[in-house]
Amino acid sequence: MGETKFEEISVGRGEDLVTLTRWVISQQQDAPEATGDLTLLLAAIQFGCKFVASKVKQAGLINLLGLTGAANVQGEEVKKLDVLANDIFRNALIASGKACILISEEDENAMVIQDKNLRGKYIVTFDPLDGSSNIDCGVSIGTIFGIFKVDDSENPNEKDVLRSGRNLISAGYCMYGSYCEMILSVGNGVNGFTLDPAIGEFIMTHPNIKMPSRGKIYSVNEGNYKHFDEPCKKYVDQVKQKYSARYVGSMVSDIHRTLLYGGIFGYPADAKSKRGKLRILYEVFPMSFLIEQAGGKASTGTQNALDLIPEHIHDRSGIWLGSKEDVEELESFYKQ
Ligand code: AHM
Ligand code: MG
Repeated sequence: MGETKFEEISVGRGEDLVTLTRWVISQQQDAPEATGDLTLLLAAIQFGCKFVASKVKQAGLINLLGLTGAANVQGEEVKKLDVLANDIFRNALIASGKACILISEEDENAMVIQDKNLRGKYIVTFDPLDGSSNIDCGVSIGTIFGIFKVDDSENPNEKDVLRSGRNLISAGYCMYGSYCEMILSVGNGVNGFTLDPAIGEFIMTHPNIKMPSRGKIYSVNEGNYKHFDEPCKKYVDQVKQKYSARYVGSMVSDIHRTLLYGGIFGYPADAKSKRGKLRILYEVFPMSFLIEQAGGKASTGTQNALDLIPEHIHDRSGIWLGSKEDVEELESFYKQ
């Protein structure tokens, strides 16, 4: 006895591979008031993304492509993968014990977790599989999520869910593309983590993403040009003189490119879609939060998108997201 020698060791942060789990835990350790609840909630989201990534890869082989035959609350055709992804996230979030209300593109109502033992303090808004029109042809799709806190998890109510985007505490997306990438912000910048399929872990590959203040790409569905209002038409007319066009038609992919390369993405309100197409709580807000956190700008054309307050959980808005100077240039057309 008494022969054991002790020697101190430490792990230098950032000196070796940083997994998403490790990074989230380090954020918790840096916040003295943190309880670890958000860490567990993000672990559930991370699990959901890995699960969906795996199913997306296998979809053509295991009869997961195509329609269910049903329509969702918004009258859109529902794909089999939409339903599966919704179930995966719903189950993972409930099991985490840290969520209180779930608001999904696929569910008509805000879902309150019934079992009080499993009810936490967070509201998660999500589009389980965004880019539905691209699922069956193998083009990149993704999951988008935003996280709010409820005031009183015993008595959640409407004012908890119909709040401005300024109340978001975290947001992110996972892109299922040529590589699978999770982009996450907890309100102090944006980081990107690439899934290493060999070990099943997201590894930090894009630390502290900062957008260029101007880009060279515009991204808008010009098939809708005839419906655009005059300022929007004029902006598109002039931006196409100087920029390249890129439009995937999956918001996650179009935003991922915009985040990394700069430029501008827009889905404006127009004569056909009077309030735009993209939904405020689980498309517009999370992406606006990420873009702002990366130094870019989010605008409806006339106001900051994070200042919107939805009147209904599935409300939509026109949206422009991108490099700060590009979005300001677009806004200048609405001021004229
Ligand atoms: P979805 O949630 O039903 O997939 O719809 C949202 C998608 C976005 O990913 C994308 O930006 C937009 O719809 C594309 O719409 P369009 O096909 O009209 O260009
Ligand atoms: Mg969507």
